[in-house]
Amino acid sequence: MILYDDPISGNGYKVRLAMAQLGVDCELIEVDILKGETRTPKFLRLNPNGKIPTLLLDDGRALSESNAILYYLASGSPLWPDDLYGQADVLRWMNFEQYSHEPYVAVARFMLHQPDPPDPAVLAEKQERGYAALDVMDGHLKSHEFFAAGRYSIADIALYAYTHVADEGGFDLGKYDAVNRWLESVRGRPGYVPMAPAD
Ligand SMILES: N[C@@H](CCC(=O)N[C@@H](CS)C(=O)NCC(=O)O)C(=O)O
Repeated sequence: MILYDDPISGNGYKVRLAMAQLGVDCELIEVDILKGETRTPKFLRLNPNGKIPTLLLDDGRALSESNAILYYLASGSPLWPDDLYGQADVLRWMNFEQYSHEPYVAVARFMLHQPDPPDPAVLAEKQERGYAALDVMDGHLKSHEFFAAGRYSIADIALYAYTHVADEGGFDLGKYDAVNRWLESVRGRPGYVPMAPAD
């Protein structure tokens, strides 16, 4: 398998973390998103949506969308529960991540990584909504060790990726005791790898 990825991407990191924890070997090809390398005709043949992470399977089929890739890798492993409700609960949190968390927590970080300063009103709106997602996570984690099915799963991996670097989007995680306890616990999982060598 080949993973097309950019080391700065939290969506890509989800896949790298799951692969490390599952012991999956994979060739890595770096794609520089800031240089538009996801928009070349060659890359668009792999993923017409022009985004990493994209996984190329050994049989030539490609798979994109980080959470779909997580499911592909984790199905049949301890990272994916056996029972139907547990599976649906994992999907609930992964959908929450894509709709209510990533568009704000990750996008605020992306805006602050750009060479030009962001529009303050746009950044403030992303941060307000990002804090709303963090509030929901903290509320859940006050009475649950992990997000779904009473165990560490790909829902935790999906939510960990951008939450643990939320400070880079201007978020202060200081008041989120339950989130901080959970971040620490994910960091201590067997096979954990950091997002980038400097992490
Ligand atoms: N929903 C997608 C989002 C993927 C995404 O936004 N990828 C970004 C990097 S984090 C990207 O490739 N951006 C480059 C571009 O849009 O050209 C997923 O979860 O994989």
